[in-house]
Amino acid sequence: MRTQVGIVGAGPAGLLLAHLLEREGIESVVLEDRSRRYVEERVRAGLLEQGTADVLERSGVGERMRREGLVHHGIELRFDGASHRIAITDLTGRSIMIYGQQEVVKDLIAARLACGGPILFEVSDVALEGLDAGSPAISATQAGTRIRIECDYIAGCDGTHGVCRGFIPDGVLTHFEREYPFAWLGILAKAPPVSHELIYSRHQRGFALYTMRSPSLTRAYLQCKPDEDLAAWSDRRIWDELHVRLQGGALEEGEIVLRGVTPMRSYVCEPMQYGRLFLAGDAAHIVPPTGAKGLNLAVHDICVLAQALVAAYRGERSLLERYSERCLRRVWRAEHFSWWMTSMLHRFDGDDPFQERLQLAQLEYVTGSRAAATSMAENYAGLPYEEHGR
Ligand code: RFL
Ligand code: PHB
Repeated sequence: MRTQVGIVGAGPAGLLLAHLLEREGIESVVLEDRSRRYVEERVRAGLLEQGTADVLERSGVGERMRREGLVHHGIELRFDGASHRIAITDLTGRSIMIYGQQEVVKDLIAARLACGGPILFEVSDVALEGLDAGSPAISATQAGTRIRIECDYIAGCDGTHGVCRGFIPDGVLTHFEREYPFAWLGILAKAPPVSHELIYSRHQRGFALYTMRSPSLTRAYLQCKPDEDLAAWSDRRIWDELHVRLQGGALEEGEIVLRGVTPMRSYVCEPMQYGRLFLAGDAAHIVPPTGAKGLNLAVHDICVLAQALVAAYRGERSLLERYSERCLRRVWRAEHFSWWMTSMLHRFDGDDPFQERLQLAQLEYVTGSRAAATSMAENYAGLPYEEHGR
Protein backbone atom coordinates (compact mmCIF):
# COMPACT_ATOMS: atom_id res chain seq x y z
CA MET A 1 0.00 0.00 0.00
CA ARG A 2 1.15 3.55 -0.64
CA THR A 3 -0.13 6.90 0.58
CA GLN A 4 1.16 10.44 0.96
CA VAL A 5 0.86 10.84 4.75
CA GLY A 6 0.65 7.88 7.16
CA ILE A 7 -1.13 8.84 10.39
CA VAL A 8 -0.86 6.74 13.54
CA GLY A 9 -3.75 7.30 15.97
CA ALA A 10 -7.44 8.12 15.43
CA GLY A 11 -7.81 10.54 18.33
CA PRO A 12 -8.69 14.18 17.68
CA ALA A 13 -5.16 14.95 16.42
CA GLY A 14 -4.88 12.15 13.84
CA LEU A 15 -8.46 12.48 12.61
CA LEU A 16 -8.27 16.27 12.24
CA LEU A 17 -5.01 15.99 10.30
CA ALA A 18 -6.56 13.46 7.89
CA HIS A 19 -9.55 15.79 7.48
CA LEU A 20 -7.54 18.98 6.84
CA LEU A 21 -5.24 17.17 4.37
CA GLU A 22 -8.19 15.65 2.51
CA ARG A 23 -9.59 19.16 1.99
CA GLU A 24 -6.31 20.09 0.31
CA GLY A 25 -6.28 17.01 -1.91
CA ILE A 26 -3.57 15.19 0.09
CA GLU A 27 -4.12 11.47 0.67
CA SER A 28 -3.58 9.79 4.02
CA VAL A 29 -4.20 6.51 5.82
CA VAL A 30 -5.10 6.53 9.55
CA LEU A 31 -4.11 3.50 11.68
CA GLU A 32 -5.72 3.02 15.10
CA ASP A 33 -5.18 0.21 17.58
CA ARG A 34 -8.68 0.43 19.15
CA SER A 35 -12.12 -0.19 17.65
CA ARG A 36 -14.26 2.59 16.16
CA ARG A 37 -16.76 2.15 18.98
CA TYR A 38 -14.08 2.46 21.63
CA VAL A 39 -12.66 5.73 20.30
CA GLU A 40 -16.14 7.17 19.78
CA GLU A 41 -17.15 6.41 23.36
CA ARG A 42 -13.95 7.36 25.19
CA VAL A 43 -14.97 10.19 27.56
CA ARG A 44 -12.21 12.73 28.06
CA ALA A 45 -11.98 16.45 27.36
CA GLY A 46 -14.95 18.75 27.22
CA LEU A 47 -13.78 22.30 26.94
CA LEU A 48 -12.85 23.80 23.59
CA GLU A 49 -11.16 27.16 23.17
CA GLN A 50 -12.85 29.51 20.74
CA GLY A 51 -9.92 29.01 18.35
CA THR A 52 -10.48 25.23 18.42
CA ALA A 53 -14.21 25.60 17.77
CA ASP A 54 -13.41 28.01 14.91
CA VAL A 55 -11.02 25.48 13.29
CA LEU A 56 -13.69 22.77 13.40
CA GLU A 57 -16.33 25.15 12.06
CA ARG A 58 -14.17 26.56 9.26
CA SER A 59 -13.13 23.10 8.09
CA GLY A 60 -16.74 21.95 7.79
CA VAL A 61 -17.10 19.66 10.83
CA GLY A 62 -18.68 22.16 13.25
CA GLU A 63 -22.34 21.86 12.34
CA ARG A 64 -23.42 19.56 15.20
CA MET A 65 -21.08 21.34 17.65
CA ARG A 66 -22.79 24.68 16.89
CA ARG A 67 -26.17 23.05 17.51
CA GLU A 68 -25.37 20.98 20.62
CA GLY A 69 -22.32 22.66 22.16
CA LEU A 70 -22.77 24.96 25.15
CA VAL A 71 -21.16 28.38 24.75
CA HIS A 72 -19.83 29.79 28.04
CA HIS A 73 -18.74 33.33 28.84
CA GLY A 74 -17.16 32.86 32.26
CA ILE A 75 -16.04 30.43 34.97
CA GLU A 76 -16.36 30.44 38.74
CA LEU A 77 -13.48 30.17 41.17
CA ARG A 78 -14.41 29.12 44.71
CA PHE A 79 -12.19 29.33 47.79
CA ASP A 80 -12.63 30.18 51.44
CA GLY A 81 -16.37 29.55 51.21
CA ALA A 82 -16.98 32.26 48.58
CA SER A 83 -17.55 32.24 44.84
CA HIS A 84 -15.93 34.62 42.34
CA ARG A 85 -16.67 34.89 38.64
CA ILE A 86 -14.01 35.35 35.99
CA ALA A 87 -15.92 37.09 33.19
CA ILE A 88 -13.99 35.59 30.29
CA THR A 89 -15.88 37.19 27.42
CA ASP A 90 -16.08 40.63 29.04
CA LEU A 91 -12.35 40.53 29.71
CA THR A 92 -11.14 39.03 26.44
CA GLY A 93 -13.92 39.22 23.85
CA ARG A 94 -13.61 35.44 23.49
CA SER A 95 -15.83 32.57 24.60
CA ILE A 96 -15.37 28.88 25.35
CA MET A 97 -17.41 25.88 24.27
CA ILE A 98 -18.43 22.74 26.12
CA TYR A 99 -18.61 19.89 23.59
CA GLY A 100 -17.33 16.40 24.45
CA GLN A 101 -14.11 15.18 22.84
CA GLN A 102 -15.87 11.97 21.82
CA GLU A 103 -18.42 14.08 19.91
CA VAL A 104 -15.56 15.81 18.05
CA VAL A 105 -14.13 12.35 17.29
CA LYS A 106 -17.54 11.10 16.03
CA ASP A 107 -17.92 14.15 13.76
CA LEU A 108 -14.40 13.71 12.34
CA ILE A 109 -14.88 9.97 11.73
CA ALA A 110 -18.20 10.65 9.99
CA ALA A 111 -16.53 13.28 7.75
CA ARG A 112 -13.67 10.89 6.96
CA LEU A 113 -15.95 7.99 6.06
CA ALA A 114 -18.23 10.26 4.00
CA CYS A 115 -15.33 11.08 1.66
CA GLY A 116 -14.13 7.47 1.52
CA GLY A 117 -10.87 8.13 3.39
CA PRO A 118 -9.33 5.02 4.96
CA ILE A 119 -9.19 4.51 8.73
CA LEU A 120 -7.81 1.12 9.73
CA PHE A 121 -9.17 0.28 13.18
CA GLU A 122 -7.88 -2.48 15.48
CA VAL A 123 -4.36 -2.70 14.06
CA SER A 124 -1.54 -3.86 16.32
CA ASP A 125 2.26 -3.86 16.50
CA VAL A 126 2.76 -0.62 14.60
CA ALA A 127 6.40 -0.18 13.56
CA LEU A 128 8.07 2.69 11.68
CA GLU A 129 11.08 2.50 9.39
CA GLY A 130 13.17 4.78 7.18
CA LEU A 131 12.38 7.93 9.12
CA ASP A 132 15.62 9.63 8.16
CA ALA A 133 15.49 8.45 4.55
CA GLY A 134 13.35 9.79 1.72
CA SER A 135 10.68 7.11 1.96
CA PRO A 136 9.46 6.09 5.39
CA ALA A 137 7.01 3.23 5.96
CA ILE A 138 4.58 2.04 8.60
CA SER A 139 3.95 -1.62 9.18
CA ALA A 140 1.21 -3.08 11.34
CA THR A 141 -0.85 -6.21 11.86
CA GLN A 142 -4.46 -6.09 10.74
CA ALA A 143 -6.75 -9.10 11.22
CA GLY A 144 -3.73 -11.40 11.53
CA THR A 145 -2.00 -10.09 8.38
CA ARG A 146 1.09 -7.90 8.35
CA ILE A 147 0.58 -4.79 6.19
CA ARG A 148 3.13 -2.21 5.06
CA ILE A 149 2.28 1.35 4.04
CA GLU A 150 4.89 3.42 2.24
CA CYS A 151 4.48 7.15 2.66
CA ASP A 152 6.14 10.51 2.13
CA TYR A 153 5.62 11.60 5.74
CA ILE A 154 4.42 10.02 9.01
CA ALA A 155 2.38 11.81 11.69
CA GLY A 156 2.70 10.27 15.15
CA CYS A 157 -0.68 11.18 16.69
CA ASP A 158 -0.82 8.15 18.99
CA GLY A 159 -1.20 9.86 22.36
CA THR A 160 0.65 9.49 25.66
CA HIS A 161 1.11 5.72 25.42
CA GLY A 162 1.85 5.71 21.70
CA VAL A 163 4.77 3.96 20.03
CA CYS A 164 5.90 6.46 17.35
CA ARG A 165 8.10 8.53 19.66
CA GLY A 166 10.02 5.35 20.54
CA PHE A 167 11.25 4.99 16.93
CA ILE A 168 13.29 8.18 17.20
CA PRO A 169 16.93 7.19 17.88
CA ASP A 170 18.25 7.63 21.42
CA GLY A 171 19.83 10.97 22.12
CA VAL A 172 17.73 12.98 19.66
CA LEU A 173 14.96 14.03 22.05
CA THR A 174 15.11 15.98 25.27
CA HIS A 175 12.33 15.10 27.71
CA PHE A 176 10.91 17.61 30.20
CA GLU A 177 8.69 16.13 32.87
CA ARG A 178 6.85 16.80 36.13
CA GLU A 179 4.69 14.37 38.12
CA TYR A 180 2.09 15.64 40.59
CA PRO A 181 1.37 13.85 43.88
CA PHE A 182 -2.36 13.59 43.11
CA ALA A 183 -4.86 12.50 40.44
CA TRP A 184 -8.49 13.24 39.48
CA LEU A 185 -11.42 10.96 40.09
CA GLY A 186 -13.80 11.85 37.26
CA ILE A 187 -17.50 11.01 37.01
CA LEU A 188 -20.28 11.40 34.49
CA ALA A 189 -23.79 11.50 35.97
CA LYS A 190 -27.32 11.62 34.64
CA ALA A 191 -28.10 14.86 36.42
CA PRO A 192 -28.91 18.32 35.06
CA PRO A 193 -26.03 20.72 35.82
CA VAL A 194 -27.08 23.25 38.45
CA SER A 195 -24.54 25.85 37.45
CA HIS A 196 -24.48 27.31 33.97
CA GLU A 197 -20.71 27.80 34.22
CA LEU A 198 -17.78 25.61 35.28
CA ILE A 199 -16.80 25.76 38.94
CA TYR A 200 -13.15 25.33 39.99
CA SER A 201 -13.06 24.93 43.76
CA ARG A 202 -10.08 24.97 46.11
CA HIS A 203 -10.94 23.25 49.38
CA GLN A 204 -9.00 21.99 52.39
CA ARG A 205 -10.04 18.44 51.49
CA GLY A 206 -8.78 18.85 47.94
CA PHE A 207 -9.73 20.37 44.60
CA ALA A 208 -13.09 19.82 42.89
CA LEU A 209 -14.27 20.74 39.39
CA TYR A 210 -17.92 20.88 38.41
CA THR A 211 -18.54 20.76 34.67
CA MET A 212 -21.08 19.31 32.26
CA ARG A 213 -21.66 17.68 28.90
CA SER A 214 -25.25 18.63 28.12
CA PRO A 215 -28.38 20.02 29.84
CA SER A 216 -28.92 16.55 31.34
CA LEU A 217 -25.35 15.31 31.98
CA THR A 218 -23.07 16.50 34.77
CA ARG A 219 -19.33 15.84 34.73
CA ALA A 220 -17.30 16.38 37.89
CA TYR A 221 -13.81 15.71 39.19
CA LEU A 222 -12.37 15.30 42.68
CA GLN A 223 -8.69 15.49 43.56
CA CYS A 224 -7.63 12.04 44.80
CA LYS A 225 -4.52 9.93 45.32
CA PRO A 226 -2.72 8.66 42.18
CA ASP A 227 -3.38 5.07 43.34
CA GLU A 228 -6.94 5.78 44.52
CA ASP A 229 -9.09 2.67 44.89
CA LEU A 230 -12.28 3.34 42.93
CA ALA A 231 -14.04 0.57 44.83
CA ALA A 232 -13.85 2.73 47.95
CA TRP A 233 -15.96 5.43 46.27
CA SER A 234 -19.68 4.68 46.44
CA ASP A 235 -22.05 7.07 44.65
CA ARG A 236 -23.02 8.41 48.09
CA ARG A 237 -19.43 9.16 49.03
CA ILE A 238 -18.78 10.92 45.70
CA TRP A 239 -21.84 13.18 46.01
CA ASP A 240 -21.12 13.93 49.69
CA GLU A 241 -17.57 14.89 48.85
CA LEU A 242 -18.72 17.09 45.96
CA HIS A 243 -21.22 18.86 48.25
CA VAL A 244 -18.47 19.66 50.73
CA ARG A 245 -15.71 20.62 48.31
CA LEU A 246 -17.92 22.77 46.08
CA GLN A 247 -18.70 24.79 49.21
CA GLY A 248 -22.24 25.89 48.77
CA GLY A 249 -25.07 25.96 46.28
CA ALA A 250 -27.53 23.19 45.51
CA LEU A 251 -26.27 20.14 43.64
CA GLU A 252 -28.51 17.94 41.54
CA GLU A 253 -27.59 14.28 42.12
CA GLY A 254 -28.17 11.49 39.65
CA GLU A 255 -27.02 8.05 38.55
CA ILE A 256 -23.25 7.92 38.05
CA VAL A 257 -22.76 6.22 34.70
CA LEU A 258 -18.98 6.41 34.45
CA ARG A 259 -16.05 6.85 36.80
CA GLY A 260 -12.28 6.76 36.38
CA VAL A 261 -8.99 8.00 37.77
CA THR A 262 -6.76 10.29 35.66
CA PRO A 263 -3.12 10.77 36.65
CA MET A 264 -1.68 14.29 36.51
CA ARG A 265 1.49 14.89 34.59
CA SER A 266 3.32 17.59 32.66
CA TYR A 267 5.56 16.43 29.82
CA VAL A 268 7.18 17.90 26.70
CA CYS A 269 9.58 16.31 24.24
CA GLU A 270 11.81 18.49 22.10
CA PRO A 271 11.98 18.57 19.17
CA MET A 272 8.59 17.28 18.03
CA GLN A 273 10.01 15.93 14.78
CA TYR A 274 12.71 13.66 13.44
CA GLY A 275 13.41 13.20 9.71
CA ARG A 276 10.03 12.49 8.13
CA LEU A 277 8.20 11.79 11.41
CA PHE A 278 6.17 14.56 13.05
CA LEU A 279 4.71 14.10 16.55
CA ALA A 280 1.49 15.95 17.43
CA GLY A 281 -0.87 16.24 20.39
CA ASP A 282 -0.44 14.04 23.48
CA ALA A 283 2.27 12.03 21.68
CA ALA A 284 4.55 15.07 22.11
CA HIS A 285 3.25 16.82 25.23
CA ILE A 286 0.97 16.30 28.22
CA VAL A 287 -0.60 18.89 30.51
CA PRO A 288 -2.53 18.27 33.72
CA PRO A 289 -6.23 18.80 32.83
CA THR A 290 -6.77 21.76 35.20
CA GLY A 291 -6.26 24.34 32.43
CA ALA A 292 -8.27 22.33 29.84
CA LYS A 293 -5.47 22.66 27.30
CA GLY A 294 -4.60 19.13 26.02
CA LEU A 295 -7.07 18.78 23.19
CA ASN A 296 -6.74 22.45 22.30
CA LEU A 297 -2.97 22.12 21.95
CA ALA A 298 -3.41 19.02 19.78
CA VAL A 299 -5.65 21.01 17.43
CA HIS A 300 -3.08 23.82 17.20
CA ASP A 301 -0.25 21.35 16.41
CA ILE A 302 -2.36 19.86 13.65
CA CYS A 303 -3.15 23.25 12.09
CA VAL A 304 0.57 24.02 11.98
CA LEU A 305 1.42 20.56 10.60
CA ALA A 306 -1.32 20.56 7.95
CA GLN A 307 -0.26 23.99 6.72
CA ALA A 308 3.39 22.89 6.59
CA LEU A 309 2.60 19.66 4.70
CA VAL A 310 0.49 21.54 2.16
CA ALA A 311 3.39 23.98 1.63
CA ALA A 312 5.86 21.07 1.30
CA TYR A 313 3.74 19.45 -1.43
CA ARG A 314 3.88 22.80 -3.23
CA GLY A 315 7.68 22.67 -3.08
CA GLU A 316 8.29 24.85 0.00
CA ARG A 317 9.78 22.73 2.80
CA SER A 318 10.82 25.43 5.25
CA LEU A 319 7.56 25.39 7.25
CA LEU A 320 7.94 21.66 7.81
CA GLU A 321 11.50 22.13 9.01
CA ARG A 322 10.22 24.69 11.53
CA TYR A 323 7.16 22.64 12.63
CA SER A 324 8.43 21.84 16.10
CA GLU A 325 9.70 25.34 16.78
CA ARG A 326 6.35 26.82 15.69
CA CYS A 327 4.37 24.50 17.99
CA LEU A 328 6.58 24.66 21.06
CA ARG A 329 5.98 28.32 21.83
CA ARG A 330 2.29 27.68 22.42
CA VAL A 331 3.01 24.33 24.08
CA TRP A 332 5.21 25.94 26.74
CA ARG A 333 2.73 28.76 27.35
CA ALA A 334 0.03 26.12 27.96
CA GLU A 335 2.42 24.04 30.08
CA HIS A 336 3.00 27.03 32.30
CA PHE A 337 -0.69 27.93 32.54
CA SER A 338 -1.72 24.34 33.35
CA TRP A 339 1.01 23.99 35.99
CA TRP A 340 0.00 27.36 37.47
CA MET A 341 -3.74 26.52 37.65
CA THR A 342 -2.89 23.11 39.12
CA SER A 343 -0.55 24.58 41.75
CA MET A 344 -3.04 27.26 42.76
CA LEU A 345 -6.03 24.98 43.22
CA HIS A 346 -4.84 21.62 44.56
CA ARG A 347 -4.02 20.52 48.05
CA PHE A 348 -0.44 19.35 48.31
CA ASP A 349 0.56 16.69 50.82
CA GLY A 350 2.13 17.78 54.05
CA ASP A 351 -0.39 20.51 54.89
CA ASP A 352 2.22 23.21 54.32
CA PRO A 353 0.65 26.42 55.75
CA PHE A 354 3.05 28.60 53.77
CA GLN A 355 1.94 27.06 50.49
CA GLU A 356 -1.69 27.40 51.51
CA ARG A 357 -1.28 31.14 52.16
CA LEU A 358 0.45 31.54 48.78
CA GLN A 359 -2.46 29.80 47.03
CA LEU A 360 -5.01 32.03 48.75
CA ALA A 361 -2.98 35.18 48.03
CA GLN A 362 -2.88 34.21 44.35
CA LEU A 363 -6.60 33.39 44.21
CA GLU A 364 -7.46 36.71 45.84
CA TYR A 365 -5.26 38.53 43.34
CA VAL A 366 -6.74 36.72 40.33
CA THR A 367 -10.31 37.39 41.45
CA GLY A 368 -9.67 40.91 42.78
CA SER A 369 -7.52 42.54 40.11
CA ARG A 370 -8.86 43.15 36.62
CA ALA A 371 -5.34 42.85 35.19
CA ALA A 372 -4.74 39.46 36.85
CA ALA A 373 -8.22 38.21 35.91
CA THR A 374 -7.62 39.26 32.30
CA SER A 375 -4.33 37.37 32.21
CA MET A 376 -6.01 34.23 33.48
CA ALA A 377 -9.00 34.69 31.14
CA GLU A 378 -6.92 35.13 27.98
CA ASN A 379 -4.91 32.00 28.73
CA TYR A 380 -8.02 29.99 29.62
CA ALA A 381 -9.98 31.09 26.54
CA GLY A 382 -6.85 30.48 24.44
CA LEU A 383 -4.46 33.06 23.07
CA PRO A 384 -5.04 33.86 19.39
CA TYR A 385 -3.10 31.66 16.96
CA GLU A 386 0.06 33.35 15.71
CA GLU A 387 -0.03 34.16 12.04
CA HIS A 388 2.70 32.02 10.52
CA GLY A 389 3.83 33.66 7.34
CA ARG A 390 4.82 31.29 4.59
P1 RFL B 1 -5.48 10.71 22.00
O1 RFL B 1 -6.86 11.27 22.12
O2 RFL B 1 -4.94 9.97 23.13
O3 RFL B 1 -5.47 9.83 20.69
C1 RFL B 1 -4.40 8.95 20.40
C2 RFL B 1 -4.96 7.79 19.62
O4 RFL B 1 -3.88 6.92 19.27
C3 RFL B 1 -4.28 5.57 19.53
N1 RFL B 1 -3.05 4.77 19.71
C4 RFL B 1 -2.52 3.98 18.76
N2 RFL B 1 -2.92 3.69 17.52
C5 RFL B 1 -2.16 2.81 16.81
N3 RFL B 1 -1.06 2.20 17.31
C6 RFL B 1 -0.61 2.47 18.55
N4 RFL B 1 0.49 1.89 19.02
C7 RFL B 1 -1.36 3.39 19.34
N5 RFL B 1 -1.22 3.86 20.60
C8 RFL B 1 -2.25 4.70 20.81
C9 RFL B 1 -5.15 5.68 20.75
O5 RFL B 1 -6.03 4.57 20.89
C10 RFL B 1 -5.92 6.95 20.45
O6 RFL B 1 -7.10 6.71 19.72
O7 RFL B 1 -4.42 11.88 21.65
P2 RFL B 1 -4.59 13.22 20.79
O8 RFL B 1 -5.32 12.94 19.50
O9 RFL B 1 -3.27 13.85 20.79
O10 RFL B 1 -5.63 14.12 21.64
C11 RFL B 1 -5.26 14.64 22.90
C12 RFL B 1 -6.47 14.67 23.83
O11 RFL B 1 -7.07 13.39 23.87
C13 RFL B 1 -6.09 15.09 25.27
O12 RFL B 1 -5.08 16.09 25.24
C14 RFL B 1 -7.28 15.64 26.05
O13 RFL B 1 -8.24 14.64 26.29
C15 RFL B 1 -6.82 16.26 27.38
N6 RFL B 1 -7.95 16.76 28.20
C16 RFL B 1 -8.52 17.98 27.96
N7 RFL B 1 -8.09 18.73 26.93
C17 RFL B 1 -8.73 19.91 26.62
O14 RFL B 1 -8.29 20.61 25.70
N8 RFL B 1 -9.83 20.34 27.33
C18 RFL B 1 -10.34 19.62 28.37
O15 RFL B 1 -11.37 19.99 28.94
C19 RFL B 1 -9.65 18.41 28.75
N9 RFL B 1 -10.11 17.66 29.79
C20 RFL B 1 -8.46 15.95 29.24
C21 RFL B 1 -9.54 16.45 30.03
C22 RFL B 1 -7.97 14.68 29.49
C23 RFL B 1 -8.49 13.92 30.52
N10 RFL B 1 -7.95 12.61 30.69
C24 RFL B 1 -8.78 11.47 30.79
C25 RFL B 1 -6.57 12.38 30.38
C26 RFL B 1 -10.06 15.70 31.06
C27 RFL B 1 -9.52 14.44 31.34
C28 RFL B 1 -10.07 13.70 32.52
C1 PHB C 1 -14.40 18.77 31.27
O1 PHB C 1 -15.51 19.32 30.96
O2 PHB C 1 -14.26 17.55 31.23
C2 PHB C 1 -13.28 19.63 31.72
C3 PHB C 1 -13.43 20.99 31.74
C4 PHB C 1 -12.39 21.79 32.20
C5 PHB C 1 -11.22 21.20 32.63
C6 PHB C 1 -11.05 19.83 32.59
C7 PHB C 1 -12.10 19.04 32.14
O3 PHB C 1 -10.22 21.99 33.12
